[in-house]
Amino acid sequence: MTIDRRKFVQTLGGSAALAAAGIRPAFAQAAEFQLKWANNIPVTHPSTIRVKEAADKIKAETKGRVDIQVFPNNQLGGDTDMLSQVRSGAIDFFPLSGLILQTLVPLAGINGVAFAFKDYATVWSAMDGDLGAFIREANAKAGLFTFDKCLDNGYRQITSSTKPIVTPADLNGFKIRVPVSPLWTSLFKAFGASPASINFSEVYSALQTKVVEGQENPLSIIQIAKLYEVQKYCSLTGHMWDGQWVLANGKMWAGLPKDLQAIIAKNVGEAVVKQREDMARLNDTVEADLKAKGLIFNSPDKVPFRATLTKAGFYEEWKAKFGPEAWAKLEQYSGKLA
Ligand code: X2X
Repeated sequence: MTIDRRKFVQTLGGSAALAAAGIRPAFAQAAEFQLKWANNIPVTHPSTIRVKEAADKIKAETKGRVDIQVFPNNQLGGDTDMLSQVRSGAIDFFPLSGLILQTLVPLAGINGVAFAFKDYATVWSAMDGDLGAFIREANAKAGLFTFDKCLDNGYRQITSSTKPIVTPADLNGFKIRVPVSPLWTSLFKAFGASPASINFSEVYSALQTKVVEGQENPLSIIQIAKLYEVQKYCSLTGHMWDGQWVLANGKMWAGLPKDLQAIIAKNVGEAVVKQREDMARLNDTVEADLKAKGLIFNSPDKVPFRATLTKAGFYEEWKAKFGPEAWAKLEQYSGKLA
C-alpha cells in the first residue's frame, strides 16, 4: 500500500478547516487530556480501588477534560519498566515505593532504613513532614512531580516456603526475593541472606517455582496477591515500613492548566487519605484471615535483628550514603540509629 502524498496533505488541510470552523470530527470527542495511571498492585487492593474512584471524580469535576485511565497489576510492565515509562512520558502517573525509586533518586530509599519507625503515628509525621518534603524535592530534581501524601503499603514481614525465620541466624544463606533497590539488597546482605532483585510482577512465579525460598511484604500484599498460596511460614519481623509515592511525569504535570492540576491534586489527596484508612482497617483482620488460609505465623524478638544490622555496619553505611542532612531528618523521627 502506498500513501498518496497529495491526498494525505488534503486530509490534513481538511481537518484543520473543520477545527477552525469549530466542527469536531468524531475522534476528537476524546478528553482533552487523556492520561495513564499504572501500578504494580492487584485490582482489589485499596490503592487501585481508591484511584479509580478519584479518576471518576476528576473526570466529572473537570467536565470531561481530564480522563485518567487506570492500568493496575503490572499491565504496563514491571516496576523498573514503569519507572522508565513515567520518566519518558509513556505513563503519566505512577505510584512507586521510595526504595525502588532509589535506583533513580538515591535519597528516596531513606524510609526503608530498617526499624526506623516504631509505629504508624511516627510514619505519617515523618512522611507527611520534613522527611517526606525533602524526598519530594529530590524527586523534582529528577524530573518527577510527587503528590504531597504517599500511599500506605505497610510494615513488611518475611514469608518462607522452607522454614520460619525466628532468629537472625535463620536468614543466613536464605534465598529471598527483594524488590529492585540498593537498600533492600544491602539490608538482606547485612543479615547474611542471598537476596535476589525481582520485580513484583514476577514474585508469585518465583516463589511457586522455588527460584527463591521467601520474600517480604506487608500482610495486605501477601493476602491480596495470594502469596500465601506459595508460602508456608510468616515471621512478623516488621523490619521496615514501606509506602508508595504517587509520581507524575514532570513535564506533563507542568503542562496542565492550573485549575486542572488543582482538581487532580485534591482528588488524589483524598484518595490517599481514604486508602490509608482502608489499610488500617485491613490490618485489623488480615493476620487472622491468613492464618485461616493456612499460613503459619511466628513473632520473632526484633532486638537481635537490629543488633545484627548494627554489627554488620548497615546503619553506618547508609548514614554515609544518605549524608548527614538527610540522616538528621530521619533521626528526627526515628531517634538515634547510628
Ligand atoms: O514489590 C513489592 O514487594 C511491593 C508490592 O511491596 C512494592 O510495591 C514495593
